[in-house]
Amino acid sequence: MSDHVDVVAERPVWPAADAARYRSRGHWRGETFGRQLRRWAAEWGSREAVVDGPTRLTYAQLDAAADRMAGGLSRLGLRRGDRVVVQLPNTADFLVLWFALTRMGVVPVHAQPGHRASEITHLARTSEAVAYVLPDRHARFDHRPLADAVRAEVPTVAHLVVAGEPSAGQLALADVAAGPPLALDDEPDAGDTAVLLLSGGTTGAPKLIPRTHDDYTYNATAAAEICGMGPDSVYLAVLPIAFNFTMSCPGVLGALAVGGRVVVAPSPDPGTALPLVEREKVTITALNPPLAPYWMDEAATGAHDLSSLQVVQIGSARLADDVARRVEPALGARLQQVFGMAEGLLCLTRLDDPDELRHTTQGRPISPDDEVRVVDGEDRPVPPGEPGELLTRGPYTLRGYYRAAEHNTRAFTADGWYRTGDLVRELPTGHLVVVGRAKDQINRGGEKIAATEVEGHLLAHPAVTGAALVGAPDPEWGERSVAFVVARPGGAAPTRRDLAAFLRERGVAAYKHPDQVEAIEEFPLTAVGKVDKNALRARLAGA
Ligand code: OOB
Repeated sequence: MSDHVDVVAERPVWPAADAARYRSRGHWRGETFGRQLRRWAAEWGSREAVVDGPTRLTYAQLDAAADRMAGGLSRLGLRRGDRVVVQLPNTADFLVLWFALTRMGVVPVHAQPGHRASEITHLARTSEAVAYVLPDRHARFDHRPLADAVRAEVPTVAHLVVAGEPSAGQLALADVAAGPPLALDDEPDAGDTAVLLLSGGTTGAPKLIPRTHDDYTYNATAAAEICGMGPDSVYLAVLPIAFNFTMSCPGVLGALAVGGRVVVAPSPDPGTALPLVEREKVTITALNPPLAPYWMDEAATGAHDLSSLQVVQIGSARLADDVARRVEPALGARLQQVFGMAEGLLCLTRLDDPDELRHTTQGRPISPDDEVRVVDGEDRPVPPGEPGELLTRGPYTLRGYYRAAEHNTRAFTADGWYRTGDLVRELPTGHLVVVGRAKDQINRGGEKIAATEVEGHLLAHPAVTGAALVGAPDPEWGERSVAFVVARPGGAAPTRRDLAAFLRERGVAAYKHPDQVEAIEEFPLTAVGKVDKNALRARLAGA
């Protein structure tokens, strides 16, 4: 079936002294997710772990379901060290599958729900995935033809497993999970990669981020502690579970680690989510900034009892200070700002921080062993309180992207600091204020768009000879994407609709389609001859 991969060689490494420190301080506890679920089931077997509509799974049932799923996956030939692209909506199935895979040491690659053939093919190819797990239809899109196209393109993909009705040549997830449970003979190590997350990326296609059982567990449990979570906590998964924020900040994994309950919302729409808050007595949830005003408006109707809600986390893009001030009175819960990244570093405002810090900062690192540095263009520390680029290292921050040796030389300093590309100011309290971005990325309400990836697609359009993508302020998204295009001589530049149709045809996720298209004769250039994106942004601002 699949070649057995040398997991040891592909395991992320930290310098020995750092690893020893992370262990001795109790951050890395040497327990895989599979073992954790077993322990939770032993401790809290009859408590409810996951609620998905009418489906309610106790910890014991989740554990047993993961074993059955793992049994089926192993009969397909999946083995420790293999990779599987997972693209499922927020469902109990997602979590059963996730624990089955991590228990086996098979590594889920977290695709986003909006990804299409271009992204899925890239993920499958880069990870040499042996399987792709997909929904039959989701958000009015049929994933099954896409899956066939991925298998035709990527020879390692031997299995297409469908949650729902499979097409010919595809398997039903329910059938995979139907047989006897797994007798596990080759357990992963807690230092192995548990999951491959996606980077927002700046150059070309997205990079993969290896997170180990040890580091990812710490991420979730340290966050859960700061959020004051315990067995009475009920976490509502509103944003996609595949997103690191929802999965482990503290998210699903944080709630389960303390014996709490996870409720999955099929949609982040407040008309769906707020009734769930009332019905399930949700105590904590996580939103992105564009959702916050909709939730506040819906709450203002008074139609929902939100009295159980204690903490509303907001992050993944900058929350405007004035919106931040309105959240607590509107939702009747503590606002917690979250500045995180799939690469690792997680900053949270503390629940007892003074108003000013909760409303105007994006929090401070969760671990005493997180190291942060704010530097200038030469990697020299800026004076305290001045803006600069954030570099970071720590017990749950990667030291290198997966199979990206060349990119890693630029993304990290020689001594292992990750260059976040975020411009921040650090306050004397350690809180960070995100003031901008040095990376060539657009943050569209939390969805990250790598400019060069989209530019590459635009350049493939027959009428386009030059393309540059920049962000522009937007009242709804925080930032929208604007494509400047140079048309072929004598021809007309394509419109936004033309380009959207073209990108859809190429299988590019819809959130990456430019929100606005501007034709330009030629690009302004910097002194070294690169496209001057600052000048393009200034043009949009009417300067
Ligand atoms: C989260 O993760 P990613 O990997 O999608 O994106 C990380 C980037 C950060 O480098 C920063 O540029 C931006 O997203 N970001 C924020 C922010 N939170 C993230 N920018 C301004 N203000 C914030 N509060 O987005 C993510 C991962 C874990 C938890 C929360 C968010």
